[in-house]
Amino acid sequence: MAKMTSQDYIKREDKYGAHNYHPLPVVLERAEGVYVWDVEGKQYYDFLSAYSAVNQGHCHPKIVNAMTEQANKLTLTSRAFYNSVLGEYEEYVTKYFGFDKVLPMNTGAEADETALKLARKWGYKVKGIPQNEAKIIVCNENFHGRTITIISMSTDPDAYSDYGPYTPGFVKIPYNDLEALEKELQDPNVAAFLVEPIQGEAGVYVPEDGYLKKSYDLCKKHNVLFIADEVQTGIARTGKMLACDHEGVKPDVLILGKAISGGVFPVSAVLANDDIMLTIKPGEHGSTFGGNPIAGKVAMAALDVVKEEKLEENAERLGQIFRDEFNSIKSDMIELVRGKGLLNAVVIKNKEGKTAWDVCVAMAEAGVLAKPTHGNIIRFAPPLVINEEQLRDAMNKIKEVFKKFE
Ligand code: IF1
Repeated sequence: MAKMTSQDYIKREDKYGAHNYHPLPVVLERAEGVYVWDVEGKQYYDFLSAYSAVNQGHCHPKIVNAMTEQANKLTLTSRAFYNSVLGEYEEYVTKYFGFDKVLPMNTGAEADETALKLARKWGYKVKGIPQNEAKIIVCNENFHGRTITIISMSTDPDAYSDYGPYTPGFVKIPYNDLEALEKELQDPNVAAFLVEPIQGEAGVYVPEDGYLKKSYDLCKKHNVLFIADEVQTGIARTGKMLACDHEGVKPDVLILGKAISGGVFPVSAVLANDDIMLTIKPGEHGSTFGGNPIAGKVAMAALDVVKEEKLEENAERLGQIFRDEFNSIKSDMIELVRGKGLLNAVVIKNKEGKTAWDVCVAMAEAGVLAKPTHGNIIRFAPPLVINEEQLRDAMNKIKEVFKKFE
């Protein structure tokens, strides 16, 4: 049978798969480190990193080996019984981030849902909010996942349209607006403030310096939990282990996902201290795969790699080079470049009908993969293992692309 082409793969997915995405027309088959290859053998730099899940680079041998070794021993016990890995992982990850306890889940959305349940439980059991009156403050343009409760917090019609009726109890305020936060915190029924330290999906919105610390202090003043969703900004992506570390903020509840497993296996986690975490009693929350032995071994290997390969420092240094290089490109399609560490975005100004999508298609042809978010913003997030030579090589390809649009 003739070898299938990219088009063949795309047609088959179109026929048998739900149309809930509109991918770039690139069919990937193999990946290693910062590189991915399509079915025709073309090599690309991956500047999306599966939305910051493969910070450690694709198919990192240490992480993959941790998975395969455990998979040949014990894959899943459920939490009906104990197993020899979960406690080791719980001790490792709580000491790694400095919390009393972890509640292990699988996807980012499940971790956000878990944090919302924890906040409400704490609100009723500890703060004494009247039953079913708990409020949680969130920011406009947030992204925390795709479940019905999470999209009930969303201000993006693509995320919530035709999915009602919505979960009540959320108060939406503008991001990066301390006055709006202080005003809503006057309500004694507020249990928590849930925030992304940098808004990823919204287009890498970096709040003003001090926003996280001042928000945290306002929450403490009003006995409200400060919950940081670091699913995308965490695990060294912004040049520090957590984006909250840039302001020395220790969230009351920390949400992790994506790169906690290096993109090898679905792993997410919610971390908190005993006064919060122990409000959930046995039988009051759970998940079939949450905390499974493979997840534990994979996450420990992935978190080891972050420190062993100094990914925080690398993200900090190379992110600066990325932004400096991008700012040196003379193109009237480039409106602005913003970001922290290796989480950056470029705002594109359409030109003669050419859009961010066209730029991404041209970059793919040039061997660099990135994808627009919200129409005119291109997110650039390579694996944090990228070295300076690779970054400059990718930048040269990107510069050539923008020259073509002149
Ligand atoms: C998609 C981007 C979107 C997240 C934050 C929780 C989750 C995410 C801060 C949920 C997930 C993914 C989901 C994926 C595209 C990508 C994404 F910002 F990263 F680009 F959508 F906003 N908190 N982000 O970013 O984690 O359940 O997906 O494991 O849904 O299209 P998940």
